[in-house]
Formats: sequence, structure tokens, C-alpha cells
Amino acid sequence: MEQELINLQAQAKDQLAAVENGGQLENFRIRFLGRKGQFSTIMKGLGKVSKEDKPRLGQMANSIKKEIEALYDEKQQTLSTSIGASSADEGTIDLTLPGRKPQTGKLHPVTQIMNEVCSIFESLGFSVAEGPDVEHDHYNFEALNIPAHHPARDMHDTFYVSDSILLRTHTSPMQARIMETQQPPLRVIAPGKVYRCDSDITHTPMFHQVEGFLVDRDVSFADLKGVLTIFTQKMFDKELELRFRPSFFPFTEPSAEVDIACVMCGGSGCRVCKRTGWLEILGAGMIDPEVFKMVGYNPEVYSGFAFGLGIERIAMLKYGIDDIRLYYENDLRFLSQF
Ligand code: 2U9
Repeated sequence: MEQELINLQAQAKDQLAAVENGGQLENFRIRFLGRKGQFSTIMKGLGKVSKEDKPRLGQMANSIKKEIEALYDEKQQTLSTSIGASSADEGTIDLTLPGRKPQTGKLHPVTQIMNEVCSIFESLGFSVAEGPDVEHDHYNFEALNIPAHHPARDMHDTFYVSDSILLRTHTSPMQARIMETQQPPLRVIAPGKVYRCDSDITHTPMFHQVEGFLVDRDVSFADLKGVLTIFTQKMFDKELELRFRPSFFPFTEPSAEVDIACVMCGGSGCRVCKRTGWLEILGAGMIDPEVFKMVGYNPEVYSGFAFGLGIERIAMLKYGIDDIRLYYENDLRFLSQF
């Protein structure tokens, strides 16, 4: 047994010296130091040696095993430092090393809702048009029936770049551009970022909108109601009652603010709907004949509806979030929940 131990010690040292990578080192560990390895087999054989020899041989086996374990640890250390160095130096990679799980990203909740809104309108035959964030005063205001000094300009706290260039306060300028260059029938939505000088728990200086319009012969308010009913049902995954409240927008006449029955309480009244049972989700109306005249359409022939919604607001209602600023603090603990 003594000779067996000496042979095993020499064999282990030789083989360990020849180890060049993590895979070989793991094979060595299994063969010599593992539960079914050669040292374990020898240790089991100790039960059969005489009483007199047992303490001496037991001690010898233990100290050889410890020595090999120490050499194994040392080898492991050397390999982990040299693997880093050699892979950098020689471009080699040890494929036997355990992999590192890559961090996966997710779409921002606002992007997710934006995509959802767009695909619902696409399924209703609307096409998607994107335009510049930096706009001419003309498309942002004039073409949408908001002339200079019109009081409605106060509704938009505008960031001006120069006297006539500004950061768009809504995405409708894109729609004015389309109407200027294309003839009805048209069904278009314009998604994108918009800018207003405003900041509190329900407003951020930049937010996202989808505004849309449909122009054809004989378009009525009933068509608008139909489209918005389908949209809200798809968006909130249930049949929701809609309420139209009279409102004013310079580019639509008549105009309405549209509420849905509260998605939290179903209409009975709760903290989210401020006990009213209703949540305002968008604005809409029939396109003002003045807008048609401005882009060269005959309002006697064509009619159309338009609508606009704030994406952050929809996301807040859908996810029950009460502070809009959370979307833009980039705290992964918040963002990774969506
Ligand atoms: C054209 C003509 C008219 C777009 C419309 C609204 C009503 C509206 C707001 C909702 C919340 C913007 O994000 S929000 O602050 N928008 O209420 N937008 S009708 O009307 C148009 C669009 C294009 C040529």
C-alpha cells in the first residue's frame, strides 16, 4: 500500500504539471481527488491493512492527498490568471469556462405602449407617418387654424428655437404636411415626441403623443365614435363605456374630450378616477373646415375626424402609475417591472 501511495503521488504530480487548461484541471480533479477518484479508492483500502500499519499509512495517505490538493489549488490560481492574460495576448478563449449570463434589456414602458397604440390603429387601416421634432411655426400653429396671437397658443407653452422655428407642441404638424401633399381618402396616425414647457407629477417637458385623422367623403362623428370604441377596447382588453364631453380645439369643430369608465373600479369611483368613475384618455373632434381650406381640400366635399392622445397618460392608466416623472428617472428598479 505504501508503494501504491508513492506511485499515486508521483503520477498525480506529473499529470498536474501537464495540465494546461480548465477542462484538463477538472478531469484531473475527478480522476484523483473526486469521490470516486484514486485517493478515495486507496483510503477505502485502509480498512484491510493490519492494525499496526493503519495509523502510519493513514497519516501518509492524508498528507499526500493534502499536498496534491494544495498543488491543485495553486494550479487553479495560475490558470485563472494566465487564461485572462493568454486569451488577451494570443486571442484564445477557454471554452470550458462557465459562461456569464448576458444582461438582457427591455423596451421602455412608453415605447411598449406607443407600439401597442400604433399597431391597433394599423389594424384599423391607418398608416404611420413620422415627422421632424423641430418644426416651422406654420405647420405647428398656422396650418392648424392657430394664427399668431390666437389665445389657443397659450395652451401650448412653446419652446422656440427662433421666431418661426420651434419644438413641436403636438404631432399634428405632420398631418398638416400630409394633407398638403396628398389627396383623400386618408387614414394616418403621427406618433412621436412633443415638447411643452411644463413639469409636475402629470407633466414632463417632453412627452409622447399619437395624433391621427381620417378624411373621406361622408365621414361622421359616428365613425369617430366607432374607431375610438374599438381602440379603447383593444388597448384595455375589455369592453369599456365611453363618454364624450364637449370641448374646444382650434383644429376640430365640434370637439370633445373622451373618457373611459375607470379601469381600476369599473365606474363605481376610486382614488385613481378621483371618485368620478371616469378617466380622460384622449381628445377628438371633426376636422374644422378652416383646416381643410388651409391645405386646399374642399370642405363641401370632404369631412374627417381627428384625435390625439398622450402615451405617458395611457401608460399611467394602464399600469396604475401616479407620477409621470418616474418614466424618465431611468431607475432600473422601476423600468424592469414592465
Ligand atoms: C389635423 C387636424 C386636426 C388632432 C387632435 C386632439 C384632438 C387632442 C391632445 C390629447 C392629449 C394632445 O397629448 S395631448 O395633450 N390632443 O386632444 N388632437 S384632435 O387633431 C388634428 C390633427 C391633424 C390635420
